[in-house]
Amino acid sequence: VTHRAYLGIGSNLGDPGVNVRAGIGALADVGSVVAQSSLYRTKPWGVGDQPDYINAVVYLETALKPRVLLLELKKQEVLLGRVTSARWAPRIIDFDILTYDDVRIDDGALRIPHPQMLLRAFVLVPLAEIDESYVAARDALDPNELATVRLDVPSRA
Ligand code: PH2
Ligand code: MG
Ligand code: MG
Repeated sequence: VTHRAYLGIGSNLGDPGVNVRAGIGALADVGSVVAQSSLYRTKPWGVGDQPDYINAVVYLETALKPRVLLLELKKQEVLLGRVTSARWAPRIIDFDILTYDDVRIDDGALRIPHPQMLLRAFVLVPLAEIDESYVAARDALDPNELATVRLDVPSRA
């Protein structure tokens, strides 16, 4: 059976744009990336002094059940070089399950839908780009929050 998940992807160490693109590539081992947003440069949310992030959202079709998907994403994070695991620490790559079919899960290890996704411009701006059903949620954000996110235009040095 094929399941439909939205994943948030973020990086704020090394070359975050390169890392996010590599992260999207690595998802081929987890499912099929059916749609992907642009890359956005975003101010760190909920944390103090750390580098800006590059964020994106992808729409993934996968045969994996939610907890297996979570474990596979953690494995791919390590394969991509992630060494920090502390909550909200700067990281090479972070995959977050935003939604999975219409599933609701809330146990110690996994919460779906992601509990803070509707508060975060770095999630809703890319998500609304690929799924118009989130446009209203994006447009309901405080303008100051929306202003923390801007399209990343890769420099062609
Ligand atoms: N991820 C966090 C904490 N804060 N801020 C931005 N802009 N982007 C993120 O991906 C992000 C964050 C925890 O995973
Ligand atoms: Mg995260
Ligand atoms: Mg995470």
